[in-house]
Amino acid sequence: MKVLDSKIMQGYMRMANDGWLQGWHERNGGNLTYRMRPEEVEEVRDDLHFDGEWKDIGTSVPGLAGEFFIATGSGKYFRNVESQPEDSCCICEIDGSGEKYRVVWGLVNGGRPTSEFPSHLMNHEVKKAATGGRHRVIYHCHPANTIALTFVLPLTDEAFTRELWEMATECPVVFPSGVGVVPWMVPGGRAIAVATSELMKQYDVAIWAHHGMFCSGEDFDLTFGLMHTVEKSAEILVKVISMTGGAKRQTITPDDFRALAKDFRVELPEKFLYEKE
Ligand code: 2HA
Ligand code: ZN
Repeated sequence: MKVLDSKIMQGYMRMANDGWLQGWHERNGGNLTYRMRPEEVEEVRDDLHFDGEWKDIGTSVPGLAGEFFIATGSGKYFRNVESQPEDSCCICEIDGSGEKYRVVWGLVNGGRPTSEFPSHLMNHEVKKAATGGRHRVIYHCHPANTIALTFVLPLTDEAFTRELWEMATECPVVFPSGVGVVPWMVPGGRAIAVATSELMKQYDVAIWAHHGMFCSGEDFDLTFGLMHTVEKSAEILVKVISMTGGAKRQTITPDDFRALAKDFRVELPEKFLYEKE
């Protein structure tokens, strides 16, 4: 089968375009990677070429040896993924040591996978281990409301998780483990990859101060839905702060969250249910 005819590539392109339509991907902002199932690779194997040069990943991900990833290209635009997928995206194979990759499909006009490839792969490695292989999608974008909050809230997991949870009742059910926050760091390098993958051991969401957000999930629906839920909650908080300066007349209380956790059978870490002055 042709890569472009496969259900998984069509799902990938749809998610990329959905992110573009949300306004989360100005210019070449953001990146999306998917860890393919062995049967998805087999289905399109005849359309792959294995003559490309092995290149250094820039970090070591032995837990991903031999895996195949669909990835956006460095400098490529989400806006073009649906109309020019073979130029905008690629499939990459990881070698047996987890230190090198080669492009086996796509990027027909040259280029390399996303500048955040090391971050994505380190996060995939952590999430693959933490979820017994269930998580397959890592998604990074630049959603305006979440970024705006990184200029206003303290850059702590506790502050962001609690404020976002309070903005919509579904939030603690959608991201019960909370969100992690990475202080401002140079993008694309190993340091931000290490900091993010450290947070991803406990969270499915990491917010990069003054930059954007990283989400991990099992499939395209769950991962896009997670990003969408966090960003919508951030939008509500931006409106509340804009209207009131941050003073809430009423909100969801720690005991309300505990009651919700019981009925919806989720565990909410007590560190997020602190008493506020
Ligand atoms: O341009 O978003 O973080 C891709 C990015 C870098
Ligand atoms: Zn970015």
